[in-house]
Amino acid sequence: MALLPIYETPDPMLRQISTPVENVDDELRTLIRDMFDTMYDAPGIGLAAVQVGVPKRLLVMDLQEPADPDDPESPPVKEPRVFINPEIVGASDRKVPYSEGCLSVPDQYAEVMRPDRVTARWLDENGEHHEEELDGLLAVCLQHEMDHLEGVLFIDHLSKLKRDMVLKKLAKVRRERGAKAA
Ligand code: GNR
Ligand code: NI
Repeated sequence: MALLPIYETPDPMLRQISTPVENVDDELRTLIRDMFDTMYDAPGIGLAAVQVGVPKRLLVMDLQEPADPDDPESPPVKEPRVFINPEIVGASDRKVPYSEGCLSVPDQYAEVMRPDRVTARWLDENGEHHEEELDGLLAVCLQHEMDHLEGVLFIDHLSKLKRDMVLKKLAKVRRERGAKAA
């Protein structure tokens, strides 16, 4: 198991435009495994390669929803998903708010409006093509991860006032963490 360092805002790494994956090979599959280890450890429900310092068009997701929807404490079902060179080929007109967080903006949450359904195309870890319509949290998370491939963070979708509030709270959390660690 290998945990990779997660880059946090305002690191310029997160502003890189990720480049297409050329070869779906064993080296890439090793990176994918390490990204899952890192995402589950964080814990998070998605991770783009650029967040671990590899600006390639690759992301992993696992919503890890509880087995029993009525019992949030029930053990999560593992459903790992890999998206290589993903594209959104269609989106609904209807937009819905969702309170988003990001491992690169730790412990901060804010509502972002996005299309509630998207049709996406991608390759999996075996180089197989997929096209599927996604909705719910899966659609939200895919759009959040695909933003990372363009150097965009969820805070970029907020008004300047809200963004500054989030960044101020982040600075405060970091000051308190720094004080505790010392
Ligand atoms: O763990 C994560 N949770 C989350 C919640 C709502 C909307 C998007 C996300 S993705 C985030 C992990 C992350 O930063 N992925 O880039
Ligand atoms: Ni994120």
